[in-house]
Amino acid sequence: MADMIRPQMTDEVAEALLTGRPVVALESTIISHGMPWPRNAEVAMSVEESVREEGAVPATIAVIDGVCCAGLSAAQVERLGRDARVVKAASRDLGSCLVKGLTAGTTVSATMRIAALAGIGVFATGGIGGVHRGDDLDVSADLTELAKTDVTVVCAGVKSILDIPRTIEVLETLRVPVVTYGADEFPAFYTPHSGVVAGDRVDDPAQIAAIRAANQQLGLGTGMLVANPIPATAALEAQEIAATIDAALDEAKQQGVTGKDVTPFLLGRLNETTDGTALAANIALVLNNATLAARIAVAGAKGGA
Ligand code: PSU
Ligand code: MN
Repeated sequence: MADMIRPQMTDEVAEALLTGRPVVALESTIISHGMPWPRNAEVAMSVEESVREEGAVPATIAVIDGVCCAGLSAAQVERLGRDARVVKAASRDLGSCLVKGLTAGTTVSATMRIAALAGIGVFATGGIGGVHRGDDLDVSADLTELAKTDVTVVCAGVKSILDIPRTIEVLETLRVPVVTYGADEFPAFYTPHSGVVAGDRVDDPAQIAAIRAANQQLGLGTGMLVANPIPATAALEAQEIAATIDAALDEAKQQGVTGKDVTPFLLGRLNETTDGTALAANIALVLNNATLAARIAVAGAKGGA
């Protein structure tokens, strides 16, 4: 069992961690349940490239045949992207995946857990889960993991498939530091604007690394959320995407989609109904987040944090 739990690393990741070089964790539910094949696998490889261009080492995280992995081969990425038997694992699902020998795309919560076990402190994704709209108490475990695990997560805010103000309130309650990068407003994934001014504006990746180090010394014990707005050139028109999201939410309700299937269902419908524009925006913001995460990791490695 101990061997299953110690993340298996590629030589590149293991060596970087051993020598104190910057490493950026990447999640894999975005590959298995967030984007269609074959774009998902292509994007996963481009995201790794964006991290390398900044001088950091990418570690894509997943569970492969019951083993936690930090750093994947191209063949493993392909399997996550095209094999329909791949499950979606949040942190609470990991134990069962290990025991049953399953292969899983890891959500933000599960990726944070494995990153922490591997000793990786910075993580890039597209959007995190949060508080869903409506009153059914669907709140992503991403928020509870952020409250417990010291990994800095770079995202493009949260999609308005979620209730953005409530998500921000829960993060505050859970005392998770929220930094908005280069903006006052918390971003809404496809657009830089959510209408919510929240978070602590920081304009310099090195300062984000320094804040992380300060929080560690304070013994805060939480992760940190960095909200990085989508580049203006890639942003979607707010009203148009809002209508598409409302339609997808209606469909989910009509079809009785519940539990862990809700987010993948909504992401799939958005990608299908927007003729590729939502997918293109999603790809642009993930690459942008990978670059920022790598800059934070590089600054952190220099500062010894
Ligand atoms: N939001 C996105 N893209 C994603 C996800 C969320 O815009 O790929 C994925 C992430 O892996 C996130 C997970 O951690 O969905 C949250 O799932 P849930 O809402 O079931 O907690
Ligand atoms: Mn949920």
